[in-house]
Amino acid sequence: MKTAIAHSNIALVKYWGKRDQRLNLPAAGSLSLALGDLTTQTTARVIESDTDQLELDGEPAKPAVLRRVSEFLELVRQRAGTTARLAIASSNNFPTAAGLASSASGFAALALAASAELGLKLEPRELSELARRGSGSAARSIPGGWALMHCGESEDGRDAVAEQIAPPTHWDLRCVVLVTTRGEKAIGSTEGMNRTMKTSAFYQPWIDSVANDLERARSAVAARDFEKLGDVAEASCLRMHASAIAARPGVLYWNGSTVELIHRVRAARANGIPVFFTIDAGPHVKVFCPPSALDAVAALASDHALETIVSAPGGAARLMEAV
Ligand code: 2P0
Repeated sequence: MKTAIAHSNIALVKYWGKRDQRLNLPAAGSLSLALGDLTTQTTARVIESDTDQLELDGEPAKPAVLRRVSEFLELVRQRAGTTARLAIASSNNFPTAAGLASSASGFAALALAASAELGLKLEPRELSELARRGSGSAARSIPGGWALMHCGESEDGRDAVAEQIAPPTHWDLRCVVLVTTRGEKAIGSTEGMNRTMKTSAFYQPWIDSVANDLERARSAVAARDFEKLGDVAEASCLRMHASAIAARPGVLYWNGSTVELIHRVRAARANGIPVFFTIDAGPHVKVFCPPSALDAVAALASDHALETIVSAPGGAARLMEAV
């Protein structure tokens, strides 16, 4: 039996679009920070069975989720040259019901636990490549810290992997997740990005803008330039959402509180508080700030966030020692 833990991550230069569906290759690169306080722990155990088993937070998984995980495990089996089935038990220390991204930490922890249980010893970049097949954002949770996901050029996807460009200790920032609603989102991110690719006139301009954002974000992280990072992160987020909103029918993840919180973050910044926002394929707002601004973020969120989750930067996915 092998147990792995991986952290969720939030992209500051977003991933939204694929150049290959089967290998799940991104159409552009992305850049993220792992969230040390949002963690998935996953155990993989070989079982005598014709089918894989999956438990999520102590409950048997729905058939569609089991199918997606089993397809992923098939890739691991192929690499390991085995037909062994696995029992997977995975739990998140953050509320999945709130619609927070769990596929990033989930597939990163699964890639590590399952490959180890089947006897594979993969290098970090091979693990990142494997995790990407489960979910594009999961590739970034393998290296953790400040991670750069490469778009890659090769057709087989071997260079579409993430690398750590700075460790979690590089910059003492916080990410505050402002949860604006309960329940699952209406449009999954895979479907949302595919519809954007197929029908949005703003898709190509969005993709064309990413390389420049990546370069700026990378240098802002290296220099710990908060203002520059905030500028590029908000621009990347709004451009990604603009491309989605322009799809037919429009993919709109925001609710009223999302919009209100954008205005409040901007107003706080105009008043000298170091904050910027980003928003993923859902209605929650993620605010980045130094620890000294946490009280101000809590105050601006008070009547529009059902819950706030504060996280410090996190590290790489790792195997836990057997006890
Ligand atoms: C990101 N998102 O960069 C972007 C921003 C959501 C918005 O990565 O189809 O669940 O499984 O590769 O990784 C969500 O997309 O998509 C995502 P698939 P994934 O974090």
